[in-house]
Amino acid sequence: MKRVITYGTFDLLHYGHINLLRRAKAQGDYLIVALSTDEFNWKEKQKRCYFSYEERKMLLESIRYVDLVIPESKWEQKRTDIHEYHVDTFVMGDDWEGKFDFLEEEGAEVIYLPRTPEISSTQIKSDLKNKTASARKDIS
Ligand code: C2G
Repeated sequence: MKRVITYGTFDLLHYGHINLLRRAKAQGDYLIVALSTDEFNWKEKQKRCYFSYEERKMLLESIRYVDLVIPESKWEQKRTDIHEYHVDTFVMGDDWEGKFDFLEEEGAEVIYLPRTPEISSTQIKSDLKNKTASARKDIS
C-alpha cells in the first residue's frame, strides 16, 4: 500500500483544495492530510482561520480522497511524520516548489503539483467583502 502525505490549512475549503487532494491520492492508495492547527496557523503563518481546526478536520474527513487527518503543529514534524506514518510520497502544491526536497533524505518521493490558479481562501474572503460592500451601496 503506497502512502501519501500532504500538509495545509484548508480553510474555506474550495475546489482548488479538492483538485490537490484528488491528485495527491492518485499518487498512491492512502492519503494522510496534516492539517495546520489554529495555533500553528497564527504563530507561523499569521493566518486567522474562518473555520476552527476541528471544523476544518471534519470537512477534510468527509472527502472521499482523504483517509486520515493528523495535526500539523510545527514545520519540523515533516521529517518524523515520514517515518511515523510510513510515508512513501510527499505532495504539495507548486507554490512550495523546492521547499521540501530535503524529505528525499528521509526516503520519500517529493512531488509538487500545479496549483489551481484562480481560486484561494484569500480571494474568497476579499470577493465576499467587496460583494457585501457593493450590495450595501445598491440598497442604500
Ligand atoms: N492549493 C492549490 N490550489 C489552490 C489553493 C491551494 O493547489 N488554488 C494547494 C496548496 O498548494 C497546498 C494545499 O492546497 O498544497 C493547501 O493549501 P493551503 O491551505 O493554503 O496550505 P498552506 O497555507 O500553503 O500550508 O507545511 C505546509 C503548510 O502547512 C502549507
